[in-house]
Amino acid sequence: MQLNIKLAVIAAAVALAACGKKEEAAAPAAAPAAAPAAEAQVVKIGHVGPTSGAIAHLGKDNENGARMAIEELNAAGLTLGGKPVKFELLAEDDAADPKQGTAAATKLVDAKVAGVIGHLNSGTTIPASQIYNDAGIPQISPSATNPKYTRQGYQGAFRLVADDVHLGGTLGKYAVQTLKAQNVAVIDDRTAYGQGVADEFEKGVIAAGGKVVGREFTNDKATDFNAILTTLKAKKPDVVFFGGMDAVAGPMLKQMKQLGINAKFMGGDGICTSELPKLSGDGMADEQVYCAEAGGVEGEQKAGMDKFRADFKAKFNADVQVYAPYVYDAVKVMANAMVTAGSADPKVYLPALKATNYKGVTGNIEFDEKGDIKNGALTLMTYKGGARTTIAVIR
Ligand code: ABU
Repeated sequence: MQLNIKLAVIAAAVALAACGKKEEAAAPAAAPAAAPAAEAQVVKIGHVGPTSGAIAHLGKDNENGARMAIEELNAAGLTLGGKPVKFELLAEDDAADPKQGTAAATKLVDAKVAGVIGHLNSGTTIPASQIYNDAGIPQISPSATNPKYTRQGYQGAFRLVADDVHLGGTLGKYAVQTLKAQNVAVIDDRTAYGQGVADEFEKGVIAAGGKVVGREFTNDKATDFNAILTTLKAKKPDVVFFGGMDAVAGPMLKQMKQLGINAKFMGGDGICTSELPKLSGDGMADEQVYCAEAGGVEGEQKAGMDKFRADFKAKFNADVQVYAPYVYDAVKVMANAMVTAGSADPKVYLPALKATNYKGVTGNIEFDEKGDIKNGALTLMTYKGGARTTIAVIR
């Protein structure tokens, strides 16, 4: 039963109970003593993202999405198997580092969480998924896009966004067909996400008839790109694609301008953040950057997303970076499966999680047999006036 339907049933039951009490109050006999309130069972849900390091702003964005969902669930007065439930968030920092990611996963398993939302990066999500799988704990990543995550045969691994095949391939075709790029240069940060999305971008460019004139790489902590940008400048690219995150993309874009490279700058969801204009310098990103979020809503569903963004800003005094709404939905989807199953025992609620059919702020959520979102969307974006601006939602 979907959470909002369940809440309606609970509300109806409460209303009925209230009506009954009114009639009892009118009767002359003394009212029976109220039964003591049942003690709430505590269900721990883990969240992991990089809340320290260069992309801490993205980790905090994700964690805030989880906090918002947990607060709403606890305010709703839900029950599991007839007993009141209180959800508790156990938030861990993996600093976007694979070793810290597996340490955080082990800590959450030891703490006996009922499920995990995260991690943010593919490079941490994939190694951590083995630990959750071995422990029988379901995991929903709201943002890891490397396809491998859901292709390991793990029954409890779910992803709420489109993967890099969809993301990189679509951006590659967009570069050639819409931006009319003929010569494309590609840089990646050698992470599971950055290298993977860059490879898929290359395939998309070539399939659409474009030419990859140069491929260079850096790492996810680099700040100086003069050598690789100078090499690529000589190849006269129309587009430079970067597979990596915004903390590297910002300074890279600034140095591209300083070197007089006026090519369009493209990237996947890792650069498609509210922070990018600040990281690259005021005005640098405007209408030169093209990127895509690995999800999106349109039509009547947009109002729900707009409301989420406004509520998030009011609560945290910060704009959504990219994936806070997906984290929020991931927590609700996991709790919904527990409520439907009447249990937070992973063995009991996993079938309900697999059978999810949930209307979230990020759209309609159902999973395919691998655990990937069905009918995943992409939102193509550019920047205007220093803010993310949607070009189109595509499937
Ligand atoms: N999808 C971009 C950021 C997360 C990742 O590493 O996949």
